[in-house]
Amino acid sequence: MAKQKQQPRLKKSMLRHSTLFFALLFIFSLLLALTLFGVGFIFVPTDSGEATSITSIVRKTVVRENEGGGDEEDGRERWTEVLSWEPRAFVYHNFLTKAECEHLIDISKPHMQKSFVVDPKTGLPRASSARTSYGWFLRKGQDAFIRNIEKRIADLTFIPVENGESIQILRYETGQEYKFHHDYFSDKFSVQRGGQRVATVLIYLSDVEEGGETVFPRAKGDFSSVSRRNNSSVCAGTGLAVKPRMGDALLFWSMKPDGTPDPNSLHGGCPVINGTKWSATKWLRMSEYI
Ligand SMILES: O=C(O)CCC(=O)C(=O)O
Repeated sequence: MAKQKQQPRLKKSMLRHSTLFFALLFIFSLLLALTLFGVGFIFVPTDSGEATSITSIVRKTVVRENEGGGDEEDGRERWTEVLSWEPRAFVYHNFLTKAECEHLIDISKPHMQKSFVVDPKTGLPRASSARTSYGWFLRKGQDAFIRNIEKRIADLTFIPVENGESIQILRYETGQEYKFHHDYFSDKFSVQRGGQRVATVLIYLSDVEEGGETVFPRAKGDFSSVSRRNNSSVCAGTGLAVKPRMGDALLFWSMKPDGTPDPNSLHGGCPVINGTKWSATKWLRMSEYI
């Protein structure tokens, strides 16, 4: 008898407890969702721009991690711009901060030496009138800034840090240039370590008053929607041109998706007409480059 009387009370108490449990669960989930939304884990699209041109497809601020080493937000909008599909070329605007650009210039300045090209007959570096800049190779992972930049390049290209050559810093003074060339190798020596160059990330470390554009003379397509800026030089008119802007990173692919060289990736650095152009080049290989 005593047992029969206790059962409804037990049921009531269980009901009260489960109601309380679900109410708490609901409040907790609500608070969690609000917190995640607050820190940006839940993405709510705010850009209603229609994908009517190639440049509007990826226009979105890049979410960045700060792992130390200078990747501080500096308030400049970060967004990606598709330049061309033949060759595949993109600009990541404001990829580096001003502090990062200045750091790369400062540590390289005392070491700059005449730039070389690779001799296709021997695979050895040699001076050439086709490339008149000054340059310096940083060491891979040399400091926290460089480690951080190398990791971010790997993140954006999906090519592991291990496949990257050392960053090369370049300085072009008035009249200096890099004539049209491919970044992939045509000799059998250079590919022995790390295989072919698959892609290049070219980061502009300074603005240039006039000239110094990177130009792709064989790029195909309608570039009318690609953001053009004032002061384009005559050289820039010979193809798809990218005007150097401090912090912007140009990514282009020297290999097609099937792994064969893309002849349309031919490119060059136009002569600087006014100002000094500083840039950082990262060549990315097919396999580990140690
Ligand atoms: O400086 C430029 O704009 C082009 C540089 C370049 O072609 C290279 O480093 O391979």
